[in-house]
Amino acid sequence: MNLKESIIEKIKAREILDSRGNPTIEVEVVLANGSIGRSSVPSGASVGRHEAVELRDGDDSRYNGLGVLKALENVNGDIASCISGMSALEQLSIDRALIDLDGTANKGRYGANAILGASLAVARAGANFLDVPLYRYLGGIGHNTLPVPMLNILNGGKHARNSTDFQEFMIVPVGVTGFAQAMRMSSEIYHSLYRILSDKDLSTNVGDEGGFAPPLSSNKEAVNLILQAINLAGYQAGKDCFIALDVAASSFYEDSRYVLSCEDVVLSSAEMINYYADLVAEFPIISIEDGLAEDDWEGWEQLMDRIGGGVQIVGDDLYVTNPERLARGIRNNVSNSILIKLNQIGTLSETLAVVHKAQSAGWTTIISHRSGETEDNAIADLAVAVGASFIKSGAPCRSERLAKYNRLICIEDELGTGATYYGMASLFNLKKESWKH
Ligand code: 2PG
Ligand code: MG
Repeated sequence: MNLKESIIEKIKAREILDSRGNPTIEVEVVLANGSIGRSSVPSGASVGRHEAVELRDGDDSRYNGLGVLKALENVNGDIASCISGMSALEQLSIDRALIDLDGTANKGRYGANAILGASLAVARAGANFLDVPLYRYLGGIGHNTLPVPMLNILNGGKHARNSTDFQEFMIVPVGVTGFAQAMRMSSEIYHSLYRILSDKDLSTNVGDEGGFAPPLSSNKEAVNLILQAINLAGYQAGKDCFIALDVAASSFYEDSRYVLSCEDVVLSSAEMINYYADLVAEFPIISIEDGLAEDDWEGWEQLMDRIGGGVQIVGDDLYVTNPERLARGIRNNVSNSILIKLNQIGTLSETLAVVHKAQSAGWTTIISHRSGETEDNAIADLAVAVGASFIKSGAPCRSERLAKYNRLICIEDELGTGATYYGMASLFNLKKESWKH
């Protein structure tokens, strides 16, 4: 193998459509030996205020202003000139060159969508050049553990109108010994939920992430329905399977208050914390993401203090996969887990650095999809490569969600006897005595 052949010869972007039918960018990188790397970029609906910039055209005559032709031109023009001639195996130097080329703190000049598309396509091309799977290329021989999936089977908030205030109600199948078994349990619970909703004459239409989105009058009602579904499928909640929430509280934070419209209550930060303390005392909930708003740092500290010993407190909009915000979180002990989204920060190298920083602090990491997705399954490989405890990719329904889970089933199969499943060990930083069984 001639390493000189790993030089980037061509880079080209195109505008494709995501799972919501909105435009997004796909990037293709071709190396001197003909190896190709292709990557497409997802897009959020509950976008954190501090995320890197997703460049949209704003031209109302196309796709309601959501076109990505500018980002595409940036890839085909300046980004291509910047990294052509570099080796695809030098991921760090390439990402550094892209960050310097952009020159802004939030990738506002070229767009995080343009930059991430290029960064990930380069990684894919590098793996293909060496003829190794992406998880091996990124993680080496030491990483053979499959993450626990967190499956959003009931959608609310910004992902499904007229449903719950909380955005995501997830099942966490920890009590099995393999990833494929975890998917079987999840699919069976998902279909039990379908039956329960049908029997109650509730809607079985699905939201953006493939979970059901019935009109419910409270968040507790959603949790109760899921408990019934776990039971109906023949599993035990609090043992085989736990519940996790992504509240996405920034989306209903108004004038320093949390406005729960479904329940018709308005709560202060302290009252919201009481609400969670009651919820986790009553239900087998082991993880709460974005329980408070993205800049309510004091509230987060109190929430962590109150229930963080036994519950995974996850920052998504709070950290936006950003090293400075993560450093503040670690310093002030405001959570014990971080959600990781590549497009919140905009390059693969920066994402890897944030994962390592969180892991060094003893936190769990959750590699996550976006609500607007594509068939790209790179996050599955990333989760194995970094030894993440969890992956969050929506319900076991809709192919853009299953592309990631099915890829993990394939990796588990490929690893054979070398594979392990994180299972209960994924919750290594929680005290189990306080759990509700
Ligand atoms: C989240 C994500 C993914 P969005 O809040 O965690 O589930 O949603 O992509 O809309 O930000
Ligand atoms: Mg979230």
